Amino acid sequence: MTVTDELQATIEQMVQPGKGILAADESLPTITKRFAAITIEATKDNRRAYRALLFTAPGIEEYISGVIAFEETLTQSSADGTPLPEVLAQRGIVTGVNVDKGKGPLALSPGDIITYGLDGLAERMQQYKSQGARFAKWREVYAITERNPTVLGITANAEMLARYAAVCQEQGIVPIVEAEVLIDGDHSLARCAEVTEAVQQEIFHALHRHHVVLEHMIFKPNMVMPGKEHPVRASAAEIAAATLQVFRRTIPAAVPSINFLSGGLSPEEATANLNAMNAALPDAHWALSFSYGRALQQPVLQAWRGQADNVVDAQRALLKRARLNGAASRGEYQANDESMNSLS
Ligand code: 5MM
Repeated sequence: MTVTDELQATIEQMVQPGKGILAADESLPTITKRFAAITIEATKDNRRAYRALLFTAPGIEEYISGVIAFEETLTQSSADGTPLPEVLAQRGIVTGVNVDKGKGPLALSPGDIITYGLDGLAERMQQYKSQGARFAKWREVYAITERNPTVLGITANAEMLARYAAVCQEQGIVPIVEAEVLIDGDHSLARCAEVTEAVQQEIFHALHRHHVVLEHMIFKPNMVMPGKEHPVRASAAEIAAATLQVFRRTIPAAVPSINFLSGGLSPEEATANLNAMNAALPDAHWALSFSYGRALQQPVLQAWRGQADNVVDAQRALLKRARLNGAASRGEYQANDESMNSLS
């Protein structure tokens, strides 16, 4: 199989109607924070047990085509000893891995953020591939203030994403290119649109400069919406209209799929907004789907609380969110589906 065939096969498995991606790539500090909220300790065994719970949830393969894992997950196993990437592969779910090394301040550019991890990336990628990973994810983060992100912040972040994506494709790994304009702050929807457009324009220029094949990548953006401290809330229809206007201006039709992050939205809001996008643009060039972390996992953590007795309920909570987001990715979700107990 050539590298191109390999990338194409992975994309075809990841981009399927009615399916999306589960982001379960919490780094150690993040999973520690998520577990603290349900008063459990992020021990190695609790982390393993939780990920096994997610990946063995009955029925999720109908709505989930890929899982983004944190590095250590590739070496963990389910209760019967099956390696977790193998558990997913047996269910037809593609394993991916978060390959960035976290973020920090961009030197000499106050308020801008940059992600680390390019050194030795190709070698790490070969190892992850031997452990079952077929796609990767890298996230750049942009905070909105009056002066941020600066032009330097926007260009430096785009360059990182493009260099990462090029290394992935050279290794036969499909890159998820994630650009998160944060929801924090009191900025308006118009300001979020302006920043998101500038960020995405620069990313696609950089991807072109670095010879990244757009047909063999997935783009993972934020939705365009007012900051969470802004006095005026936007409806799902307004968020969808503003987001799609930016996308039409910035994202080439060759990109097969756009899989949103949830960025701190409630599970219900994330589903309703995704549905509004698909309802507004049913014949979009790209698939419009999900790659949610918190919006899929929040109800699961609440149901689980670290207790073995709660595993079945927690898995049902995951199946419910996966099913509703699967419907939203087809534009077929209705808010009253939330109250239904039926899980199929
Ligand atoms: C699950 O969180 C991912 C990794 O974050 P850290 O490196 O901070 O631990 C994160 O990249 C996530 O995949 C995306 O932000 C999407 O998750 P949300 O919760 O925004 O849907």
